[in-house]
Amino acid sequence: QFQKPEDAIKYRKASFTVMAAHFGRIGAMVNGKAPFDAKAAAENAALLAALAPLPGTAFGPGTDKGETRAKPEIWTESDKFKAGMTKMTEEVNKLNAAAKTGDLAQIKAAFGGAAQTCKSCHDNYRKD
Ligand code: ASC
Repeated sequence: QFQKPEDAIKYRKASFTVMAAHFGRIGAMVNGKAPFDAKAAAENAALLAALAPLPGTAFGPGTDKGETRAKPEIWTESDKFKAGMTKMTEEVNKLNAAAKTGDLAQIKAAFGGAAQTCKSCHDNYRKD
C-alpha cells in the first residue's frame, strides 16, 4: 500500500492534519467562536466522516521510526490501538449524523464524544 515507511508516516500525518481542520471548524461553532452555520457544519462533518478511516491504515510494521510522535505501544498493544481508531470513526459517524439534523445541541453533544476519542489516543499513543 505504501512504497516506503516514510510515505505511510506522511500519509497519516496529512490525514490527521486535514481531519483537524474540519473538526476545528465545527469546534469553533460549537464553542461559540464562529457563528453557527448548519450547512457548513454538515459539510465539515461529512468530510470528517470520509477521512476518519484513513489514518489507521498507515500504522503498519516498520512505520514506528522516523519523523513521528507515535509511541511504541501502538504496535505492542495494537488491538487496543485499533479499537481506539474504530471508536473514533464511530464517534465521527455520530457527529456526521448529528450535523445532518442541523440541531446545534445534538452537534455539541456528538462533538464532545468525538473530541474525547481524539484526546484519549493522543494521551496514550502520542509523544509529548
Ligand atoms: C481538535 C484537534 C484535536 C482534538 C483534540 C480533542 O480540534 O485538533 O486533536 O480536537 O484536541 O481533545
